[in-house]
Amino acid sequence: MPKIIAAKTIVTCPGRNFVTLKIMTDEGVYGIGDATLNGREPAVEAYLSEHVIPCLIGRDAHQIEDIWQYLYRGAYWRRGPVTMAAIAAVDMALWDIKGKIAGLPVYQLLGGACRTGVMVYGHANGETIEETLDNAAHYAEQGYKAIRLQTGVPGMSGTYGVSKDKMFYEPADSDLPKETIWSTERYLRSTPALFEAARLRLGDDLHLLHDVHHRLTPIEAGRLGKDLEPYRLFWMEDATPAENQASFRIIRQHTTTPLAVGEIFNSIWDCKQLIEEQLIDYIRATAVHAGGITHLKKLAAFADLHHVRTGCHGATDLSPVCMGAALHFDLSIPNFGVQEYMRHTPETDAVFPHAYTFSDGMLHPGDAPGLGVDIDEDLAAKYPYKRAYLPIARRLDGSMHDW
Ligand code: GCO
Ligand code: MG
Repeated sequence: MPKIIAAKTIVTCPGRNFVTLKIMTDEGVYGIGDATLNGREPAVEAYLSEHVIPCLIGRDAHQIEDIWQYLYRGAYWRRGPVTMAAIAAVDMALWDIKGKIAGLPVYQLLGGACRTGVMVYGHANGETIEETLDNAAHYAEQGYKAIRLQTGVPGMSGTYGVSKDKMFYEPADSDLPKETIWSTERYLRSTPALFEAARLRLGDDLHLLHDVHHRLTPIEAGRLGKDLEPYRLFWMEDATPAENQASFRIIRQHTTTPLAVGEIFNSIWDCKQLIEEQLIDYIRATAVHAGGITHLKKLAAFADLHHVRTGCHGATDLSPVCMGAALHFDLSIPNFGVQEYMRHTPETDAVFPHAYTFSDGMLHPGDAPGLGVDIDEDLAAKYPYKRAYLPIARRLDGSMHDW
């Protein structure tokens, strides 16, 4: 058995912060896992160093399921983003080790490929509809088959999802939370016009997506979904905060626009009702924030019984290690929907050399043994941690809104 003899965390900031766990075995094989939690990176780092790593030493690295159960059931305080990101990092690193020892890419260990590649969606955005659509046309030229559209709301600066740099958008960009303003009325008025113009300019073949980022009440979301129906969206994402899962019943009653939710979910318990009652169409949970490949497999199998497909979160605040893990998972499950692909900067890609490749609108994890992603520790050490926060949103009267 490959015995775990050491493990450590590596925190690096090649443009944004990433936390990586590295697990070493007595056979000389190591594995890596992503533990990045945007804006809370040192909390996961401490959870791993203080509470998880000491419990791993001496264990059989092949016992992935048992180690998952040990870390989840064995801790009295379950779930939550910090705990589940730490468990996820261990899980990914152990799949990486198993693949390297077997000489197989992880997707082969998960049952083999169900498709030739993983359809991804890119982010097109701009201050105006025209700018957004110019940017979308640029994605279409690069072969993308699915594109998320976000545009500035007239009269509001700093709209969610609208960035200055078109390819490398980083939402966590200030030392303390930056304040943005929000008006539901203006947003509801301006958004349908974006999709009307998009269908006229881009045609019917592209999949179009939109992220509401938890900004609406259920009935407002029902109304937006209805207004967007003529433009046949692939999905409307995070229409309302999902702590109260039953609130999605209201959205469902009013619209046939497909619904996606779950990039901030940590476990199957965050979406049990959403899935069981078929209140959503796509579940956005991904490896790093939902307990790793092991837990995501169960979640996807449960979702498959209820006609819910996957659409893993893939923003820049998930490291290339998580992207690698997500791609092996996406390739191997029957109910895959789409994978988000927000490109990392060249600095980040240099710190995390990887085997996954993009072509014709699809990503492929590659056939390197394990996850096919590594970390250059010397280069990582050149980019020390820098505190960075996501913004917050206030309504026009100054009260807090959901980010
Ligand atoms: C998405 C997300 C991101 C998040 C970011 C916050 O759909 O890609 O909403 O842009 O805001 O991951 O941590
Ligand atoms: Mg989102």
